[in-house]
Amino acid sequence: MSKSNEFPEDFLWGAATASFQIEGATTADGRGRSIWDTFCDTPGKVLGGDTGEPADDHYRRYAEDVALMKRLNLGAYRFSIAWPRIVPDGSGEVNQAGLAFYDRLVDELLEQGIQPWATLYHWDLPQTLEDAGGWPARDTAYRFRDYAKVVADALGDRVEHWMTLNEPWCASFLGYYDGHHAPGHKDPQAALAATHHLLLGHGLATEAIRSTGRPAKIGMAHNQAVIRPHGPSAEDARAARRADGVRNRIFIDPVLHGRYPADVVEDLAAISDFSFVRDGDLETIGVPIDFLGVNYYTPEWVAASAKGLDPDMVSGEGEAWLGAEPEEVHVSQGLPVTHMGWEIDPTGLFDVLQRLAGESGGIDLYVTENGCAFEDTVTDDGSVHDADRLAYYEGHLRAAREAIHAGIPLRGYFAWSLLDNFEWAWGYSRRFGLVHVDYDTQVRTVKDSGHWYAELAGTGRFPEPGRTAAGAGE
Ligand code: PNW
Repeated sequence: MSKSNEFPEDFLWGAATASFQIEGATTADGRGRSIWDTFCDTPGKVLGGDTGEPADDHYRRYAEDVALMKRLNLGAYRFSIAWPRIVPDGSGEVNQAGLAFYDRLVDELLEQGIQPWATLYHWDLPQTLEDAGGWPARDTAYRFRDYAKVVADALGDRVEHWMTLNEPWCASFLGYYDGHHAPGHKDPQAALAATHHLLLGHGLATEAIRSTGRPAKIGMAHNQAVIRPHGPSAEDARAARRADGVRNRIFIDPVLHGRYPADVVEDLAAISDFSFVRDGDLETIGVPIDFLGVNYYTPEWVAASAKGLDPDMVSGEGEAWLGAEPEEVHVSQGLPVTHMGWEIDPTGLFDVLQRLAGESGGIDLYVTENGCAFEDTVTDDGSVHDADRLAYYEGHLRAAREAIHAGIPLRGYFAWSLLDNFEWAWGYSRRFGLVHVDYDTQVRTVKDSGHWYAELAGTGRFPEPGRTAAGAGE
């Protein structure tokens, strides 16, 4: 194996999950309801009527799962904390029994030598706060700050790495505009106000964690989309600029530079006057952070119009996303796709890291999610074969290594996901795990991709091509 195959000695190897997707136990120990409980109970919202029960029953099986992480040679575990377990009504009384679960989890991780990386908000907003207006209401940002303070006080003696928000674009746009995520609204004004209040919440929570005075590294897990123009025309370039504005720059510019981009404000003028922005908000949102997390799955190609394109390759026609031209469309490039239908292109990972390295002025970058859904082959001897997933990981990790060699400050990588889990509107029908979960028995089985990842994480070198990785990491 050539020396160039090596990752830096201190490169952090991890895997990620989120509370609602794995914990189950949705009524245990005083947990309140979240918008995802309500969404799951609303007919037609989640495939197959799936709910947060039993998920991976991780709430009860966390010790077994930490042992699995150990077998996979993970140096870090990214998990999220369920706000409704900590503050069941969103504000007011703190539920000590809920906090105690994360206490046990963090202690178990540290005992096994695995760094805990905690996300404060991975989409499970307490239902009571949604009833009071949700993220479109400014008050939610302050309640988020209060909750962040409670968690930082309780866990900050052992947790050093924090992510305030996971993918705020999904929380605001999929939740309040496109409606495919909880709370399922279709209101463009609400989505923009939600965007601002999520970002304000990020800034306030960052200040709250720092106010504990304990050592903390704080960042955000952002799904900066890789948006490429479909063709060489000026119209497609313009469509790509607009799409990039509402997907990426409306989030990342305030966080990194303390301002909304002028062209985006102009593109959105017919929808919003941005009057939700108050004096001082942008200073709060732009508070310096310690690292930036990037969640990457697939690039996207946009065209200004479907005219002249193969109709089978075009989606989103006439949807007129916020700020987009009425005719703007997404265009498939005919690349191989995952079980989500997402096109596979590792060059997008390199591109997004390169762009963020340039825009963030050299702060540490982490891939906080990358992975894929495929249908696994479960054999009679109890092994789980997933060659497609293994190839996806290998392609993307080679792109990550290239980024490091190009001088991009990429310090670590978290696979999405440790376990098969509740894939939001797709329920349990889409499997992203390095570890297979049988939802009837809760039996966990490390997949071929998991064995492969364990070897890479353990050695810092790509396993030899063609070799079956089964057995590694035992
Ligand atoms: C991310 N989209 O979600 C989340 O952070 C994870 O919880 C999730 O399981 C993972 O990616 C895989 O989907 C997304 O529609 C959900 O563009 C939907 C979209 C993007 C990301």
